[in-house]
Amino acid sequence: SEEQLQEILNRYPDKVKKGRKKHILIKDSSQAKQVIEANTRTIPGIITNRGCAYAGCKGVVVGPLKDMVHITHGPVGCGYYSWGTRRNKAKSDDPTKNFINYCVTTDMQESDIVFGGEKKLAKVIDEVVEIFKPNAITVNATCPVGLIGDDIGAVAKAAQERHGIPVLAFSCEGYKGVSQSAGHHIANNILMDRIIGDTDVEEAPGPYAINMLGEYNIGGDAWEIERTLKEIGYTVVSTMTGDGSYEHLRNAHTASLNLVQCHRSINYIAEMLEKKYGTPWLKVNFIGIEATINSLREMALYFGDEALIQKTEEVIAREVARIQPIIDQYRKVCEGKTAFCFVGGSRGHHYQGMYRELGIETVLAGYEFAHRDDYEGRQVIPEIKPDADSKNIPELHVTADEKRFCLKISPEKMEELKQKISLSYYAGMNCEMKDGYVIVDDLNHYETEEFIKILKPDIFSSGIKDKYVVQKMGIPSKQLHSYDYSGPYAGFNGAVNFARDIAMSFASPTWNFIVPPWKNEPLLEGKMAEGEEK
Ligand code: CFM
Ligand code: HCA
Repeated sequence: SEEQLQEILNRYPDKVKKGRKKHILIKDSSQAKQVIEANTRTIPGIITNRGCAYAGCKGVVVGPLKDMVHITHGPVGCGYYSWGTRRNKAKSDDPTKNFINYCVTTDMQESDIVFGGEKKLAKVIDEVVEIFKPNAITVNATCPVGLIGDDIGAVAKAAQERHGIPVLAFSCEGYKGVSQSAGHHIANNILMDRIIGDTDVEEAPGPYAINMLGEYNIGGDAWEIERTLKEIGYTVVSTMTGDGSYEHLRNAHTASLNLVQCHRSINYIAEMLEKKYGTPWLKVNFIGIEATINSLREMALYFGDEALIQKTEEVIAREVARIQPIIDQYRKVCEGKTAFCFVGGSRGHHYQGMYRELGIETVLAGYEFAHRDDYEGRQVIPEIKPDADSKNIPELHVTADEKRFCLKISPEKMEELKQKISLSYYAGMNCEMKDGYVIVDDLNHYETEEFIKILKPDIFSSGIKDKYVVQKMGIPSKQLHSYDYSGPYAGFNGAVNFARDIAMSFASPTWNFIVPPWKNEPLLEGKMAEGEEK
């Protein structure tokens, strides 16, 4: 209730309280509009799950491109901690062109910080070309690179001339934004500017050609989605960026439709592709059976071909008949339970549907770093005022490509379809949540504990930073970033895997053996106040 929320907030010093209040909503559909603050700085020291711009650029968007070597220019820790932990999988027909398992870093030392790291970076690029012969290279800046002023753009340009392959420099220093989100934007700009369309290829490699944007193949998700898309008759030109490649990304302009799975991380490219090539984008969600079915139907409607629509229905009917009985078994274990679903920028929304299909209600959800449009819908974008942090990230202004721009469907058809399907539009998470449920942006550790005490969820889903704290409270926790070594969770087979894993969490006898600390020992209660502790 509002009173309980006030109690949580009352523990904060006044300034913090005022700030955090704007990031928490109790859903109330009787209000005409519920505004949430998002994409603003985290209060220092408050402990939230957010990462940095480097994580969003190298770790999320460019890292999964498999035929490129991604160099982390910086001290070894940034490279090491972004090495394989995200579980974005990739396989390649040519095993000599798959570098996904490597972590390459300039391993900056104190002397590089003092005297500059440009020479070392140039040498690492030369070594990478000699050893791996990749199709292209990226250089990803970490915080100290910007602080000492290494000109990575100039180093990359000279290396590109030396070696004759694209060498792209990303100024994604960790501090460039308030979260990973800044890194997504920086990465999107350069992929659009330097790779997409950088080819003579003008024709799509097959019929019903699509790009899959914002799908990172965590635990094999993209493969499971692709299995169904291919069976229906679609041609996947490129995936951005899970199991993606420089080789395929170049041809992305040839597709007739762009699917957008994770809106937050890739909406910039989706928008730019529409402006430059006239290709519309469709917001899809392949998490959960209902969402998958809905996305497949909307795709078929877009192309409007009778045979494609029929094939779509055939595949849906067959897949549902195959998996629903299995899921129904797992549902018996899950029915009536409640969940928290707090993930980065899109899964906080997407996984709610799959929980509902198991009979689990998501009573609290939110995003680490998404923007207001991911909560409230894209119609609020014009209202969002740029602040000093967002102005820090360059906007790439694209215009229609004179030779390649072509409207894939007529403006009339576009308007007609917009009434029926999520074409070039995302309605956000909030509209799908029920009244009384809690929406929190940039959830922190203190609030996590307090909300758990009040709402007592049966399962908590988030990431590595809070998983074990919550499990020690006796509540099963499912990582919805890495899937805890499991997956895929997307598409039809993914729904079965998810149902199995969630049912297994509840059925595990472990929880009977855990005594949360507060059951034996009273906890000290304190109150924080500005200045001194009372
Ligand atoms: Fe998009 Fe992602 Fe997500 Fe994301 Fe991420 Fe991720 Fe995520 Mo972790 S791109 S916003 S920056 S769906 S790495 S694959 S799981 S926080 S909810
Ligand atoms: C990142 C990557 C991450 C972290 C996951 C987590 C991922 O944000 O840099 O905190 O558990 O999905 O691997 O989001």
